[in-house]
Amino acid sequence: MKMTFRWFGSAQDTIKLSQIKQIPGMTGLMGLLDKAAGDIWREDEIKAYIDEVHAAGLECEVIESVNVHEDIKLGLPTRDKYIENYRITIRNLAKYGVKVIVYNFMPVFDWLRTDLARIRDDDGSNSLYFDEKDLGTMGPLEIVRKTAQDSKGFSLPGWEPERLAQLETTLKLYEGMTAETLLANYKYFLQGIVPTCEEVGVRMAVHPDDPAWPIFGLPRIAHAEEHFAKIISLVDSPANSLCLCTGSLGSNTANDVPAIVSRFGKLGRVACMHIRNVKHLGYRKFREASHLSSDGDLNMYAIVKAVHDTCPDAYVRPDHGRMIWNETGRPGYGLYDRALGAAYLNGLWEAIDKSGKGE
Ligand SMILES: [Mn+2]
Repeated sequence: MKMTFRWFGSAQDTIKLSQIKQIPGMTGLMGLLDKAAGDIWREDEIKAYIDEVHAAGLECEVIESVNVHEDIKLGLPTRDKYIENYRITIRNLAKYGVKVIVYNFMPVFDWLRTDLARIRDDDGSNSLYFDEKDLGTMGPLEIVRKTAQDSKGFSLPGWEPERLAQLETTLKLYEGMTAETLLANYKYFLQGIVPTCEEVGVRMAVHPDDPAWPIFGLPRIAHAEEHFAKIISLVDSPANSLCLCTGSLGSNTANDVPAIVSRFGKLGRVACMHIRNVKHLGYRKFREASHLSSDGDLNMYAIVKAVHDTCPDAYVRPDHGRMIWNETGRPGYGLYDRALGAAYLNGLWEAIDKSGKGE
């Protein structure tokens, strides 16, 4: 297990690399640049980001959010140009030591929550929260409109109100698309990029749908065990791997998260892990908890043991944390609770590792 941390870059993130470096056991980042889907990540941008990370004594072997252009997911004729751009980005990242790229293949929306800072009555902390009831009969366009009126309300990342017209067009293009068509488009994408990955030693790691069920009638193909079996068979290569996000998967009580990790870990297809806990509050209603097992509904011991026993070389990061100790910042991505999460996960790892060796 290589413990890492998500960092948005010095221009975007209030957290300093020097602070991340002080978290015990932190080896490096799952880094990212602020780039639009479909754009080439230029060498000079990558070099500047990674040089800064290295100067702080941290590694940067994983890059996240190399977003797939919507035309690829839609299977439009323009997809070939965007697949070529993606190949160039893979090559550019590999030149600077990147070994894993985290991405997703979710139509239109990345993650969705109905409250970004739900306050807990018993301790005053706040965290991301979802209640399907709060969506009511609203569709995505109404949610974006609502966001414009009340910035503390719903959030659809990447879909700012000024892009409303574009969102409307994109949603129309998805009308009637089946999961099978989306999978076929996914296969075309993988067939286009996996040979490049193999050539330069990069593994693709797909992130699950979050929350782990279909939303707004859009096809979603990455939120259950059988979905991942399908995905890894689209192109049978270790370069076609998974980033198992326990909080995303765990939002759906039908998912046995440790069993999913074990199954794909044994197959050598878990390149990295996002580890966090969720507390279920009802049907399709949950809040993000601290990492501690007893604070939520996931068995974190069993999850870390599955990583330890089946994919010990996976890169891991504590995923979203709560906001505690009056910290303010990007929802889910404060310093304190994620640092506590990393320490806890490292503790679980040490206990599992040493007890397995009879120490
Ligand atoms: Mn995640």
